Amino acid sequence: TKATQRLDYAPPAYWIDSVELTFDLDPAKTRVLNRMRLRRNPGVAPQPLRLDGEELNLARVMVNGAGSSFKMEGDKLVLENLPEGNDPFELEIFTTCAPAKNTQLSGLYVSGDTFFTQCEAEGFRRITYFLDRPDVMASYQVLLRADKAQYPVLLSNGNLVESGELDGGRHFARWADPHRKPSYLFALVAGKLVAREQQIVSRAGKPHLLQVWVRPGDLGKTEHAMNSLMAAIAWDEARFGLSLDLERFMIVATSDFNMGAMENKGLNIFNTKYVLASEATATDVDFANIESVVGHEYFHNWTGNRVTCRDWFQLSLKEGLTVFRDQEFSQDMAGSPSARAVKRIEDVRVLRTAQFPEDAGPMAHPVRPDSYVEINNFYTVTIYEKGAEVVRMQHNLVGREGFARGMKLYFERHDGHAVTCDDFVQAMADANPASPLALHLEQFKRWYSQAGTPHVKAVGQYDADARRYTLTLSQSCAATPGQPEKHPFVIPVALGLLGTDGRALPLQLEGEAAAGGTERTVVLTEPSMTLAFVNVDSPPVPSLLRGFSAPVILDCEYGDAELLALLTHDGDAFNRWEAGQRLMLRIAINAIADEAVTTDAAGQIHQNILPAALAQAMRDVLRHPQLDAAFKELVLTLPSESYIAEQLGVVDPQRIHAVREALRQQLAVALQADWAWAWEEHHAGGAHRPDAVSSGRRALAGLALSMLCLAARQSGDAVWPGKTYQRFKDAGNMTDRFNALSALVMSGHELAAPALARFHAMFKDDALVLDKWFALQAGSTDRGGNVLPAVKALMKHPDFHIKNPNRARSVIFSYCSANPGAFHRQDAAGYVFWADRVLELDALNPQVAARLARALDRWNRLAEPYRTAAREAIARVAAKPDLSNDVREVVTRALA
Ligand code: HT7
Ligand code: ZN
Repeated sequence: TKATQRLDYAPPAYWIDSVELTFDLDPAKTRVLNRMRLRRNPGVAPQPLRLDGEELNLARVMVNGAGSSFKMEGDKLVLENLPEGNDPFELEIFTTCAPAKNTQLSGLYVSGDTFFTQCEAEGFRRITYFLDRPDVMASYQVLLRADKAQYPVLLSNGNLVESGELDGGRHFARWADPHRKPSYLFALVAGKLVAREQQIVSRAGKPHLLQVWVRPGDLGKTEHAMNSLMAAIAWDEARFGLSLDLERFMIVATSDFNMGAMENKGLNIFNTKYVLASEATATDVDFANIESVVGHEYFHNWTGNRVTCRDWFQLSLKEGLTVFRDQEFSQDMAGSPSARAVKRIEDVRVLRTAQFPEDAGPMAHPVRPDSYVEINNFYTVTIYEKGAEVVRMQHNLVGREGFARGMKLYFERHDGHAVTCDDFVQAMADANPASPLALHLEQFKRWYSQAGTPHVKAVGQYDADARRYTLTLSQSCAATPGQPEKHPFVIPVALGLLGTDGRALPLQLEGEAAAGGTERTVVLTEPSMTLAFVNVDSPPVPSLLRGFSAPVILDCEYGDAELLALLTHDGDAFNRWEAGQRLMLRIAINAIADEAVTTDAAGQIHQNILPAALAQAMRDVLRHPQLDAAFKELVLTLPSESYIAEQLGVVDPQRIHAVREALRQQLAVALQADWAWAWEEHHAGGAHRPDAVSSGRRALAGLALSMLCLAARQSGDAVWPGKTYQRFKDAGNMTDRFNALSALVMSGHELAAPALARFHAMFKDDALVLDKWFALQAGSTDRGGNVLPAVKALMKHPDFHIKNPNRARSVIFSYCSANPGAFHRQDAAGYVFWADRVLELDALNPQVAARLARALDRWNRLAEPYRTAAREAIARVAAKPDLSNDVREVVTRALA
């Protein structure tokens, strides 16, 4: 299949002004009548109309009321003899499709007994023939007809205009969307659903109806989603002056969904995972995710829907910006500076453990890609998370007020249009003409066009006689596929200097009359720059890239004492955490390389690899009287196996796993009394509230419990596992219950089995909780290769359904993508399992299969025997002749 190239963009030859869709909904055969009003685009040379379509049965085509000739070019419906001139004409197309057979979950499909749609990116063409591209924006009217008993609720975008009864037990509803939109924002839902409703009045004094639609039994779990929606609406008004532009805003939950949620105009469709929550069934992480995803989809109403993308290469225009907005929303909701820092650290952790590897692997692509085979493969952490970092850098370069001005100008210029990433940056720069962004605009745009993670090397030198400290910052970026050479980026580096006593030093650069503040942001635009700080009394410790001011890898040769100083004193919470991570990473990497550190037959390390000084530093953090629990939990969590792997040239996943497990075990034992203290201090019950402070306390108590179970594993002591089991049974909320269960499972304690059985019995009717049950087992610590057989057994469990993406992810992805110590086996059985599942899923749902296919992206860096075995497994998948484009693109790139 041919790749689509960004530079081949051409405006559409026709515009579609309005669409009238009539659906006769039937799972086996749904009839779709599509009446469009089109006109030629006068700016484009006359040519036939080529409409996109996929898996449709075409029954009739009429132009201006008369039957019309047509031909097919592959999947495309081609009309050659259309009226000449620029006058509008009517095109009527009648097709049928089979929603019940749609296992891809793209287009119109059935979940449970309910109809749903998913049209982004190119699903609308699976519903009717259309110009299925985001720059074609039309007005939609939708008539839904269906059996009333089976489908009592009929929803589509916009306002309900009319509804009523039809013959034969059927009924209808007519919806009209007051806003023009691209086809990817079309949606319909039909089924037995109930709604939590809320009337609100906006700041502008306008009334709005908010609804969260779910299956009847789930109504009690919708309060948090509704609260999150109301908070998101208020936040967008307060922070950006953006109001809800609809009388009615609906969220509908489905348990069969390829992604998290979808921002269809006025009718958001959500994975149940990001809607349903009660303290008994959802963890604090679930509550936080719901707030952020509800916010994200709501914020798309302006950034994505009112201003949309000209083409799919511009996807980050809406996704990067909207992730930035949801991150800011969650930070603002978290409240205290410390809670904001915790959210920032969590976001950066995602970027570094998922996006950095992507940027260094075969699927590396710029934030604005240049080509794709299957657009669904480009809903990536680069487009979303790196895209958000690129927006964040703009925010930091123009300031908070400047950013708000830029947003205002962006909407003044582009409201109602389909535009590009360049248009966004241009508006930001034009609204802030004196900013460093405007000054370096063309160079800044390289963040959109160049893939790869830049390295920034920092070298400091102190001259005691001159009381001068020079800091040299140099940037470089490795080649990525198709981009052998990189040009320098614009890199904002927020920095400060710490004195020997840990105090923040006033900063005075050579040539400045006086010191000004203790923190500033320097902008690195050249390959290298040197800063000279004067009036520095003693060798300082530089605190660089504060708050993670740019998505780069900072190479700075800190000594242990310097890192300990930063961990103890840095005024920037992000860098305080970062110093702790660097200390632990250093120990892990040294142990991995040290041949004297050996493993026994069960793959365990018995030598002590945790230095006493590091254990003490961690103890000091844990016992610190002022630090928040949530922050402590982050500092005391070791860098993940995949983050450790990223630091190494050649990756032996078993070695990394053994070293990390040994470090964890030793941290558990060395701090045993402190963990017990932390548990006693933080586990207290009381009413469950999902706010940042109480969830931070629960997180730290959970970590303490898991460490105490690990320590007990070594000592054979039964007290803490017993207490943990008790906690598991008595917990008043899912966070505490699941933390206790995880502590037992991850430490391999014999109480894990009865706890798992009990958990299943308690929650056998709650699909989202069962997903956790499956995921915990598939992601559990490998002991002598026990996880793969357990995963295979889980796939035979009566509750396992491979067609359901949440369930497939909870078992297959938790094993292949999130459990490297268990997946990378010397006998290659993990890879064989992976290849089988990719092929099995590809026949059902190519989007999900292609995501799984990415699990072996980084095969090329694996040590032997893993490398050869992984390559063979990928080659076996690639050899299948009838692979989907989705999987074909991933495995072809991997093998290139
Ligand atoms: N904009 C939405 C993307 C999405 C999607 C893309 C491809 C296939 C299925 C999908 N479901 C949702 C989600 C978002 O970023 O808000
Ligand atoms: Zn989005």
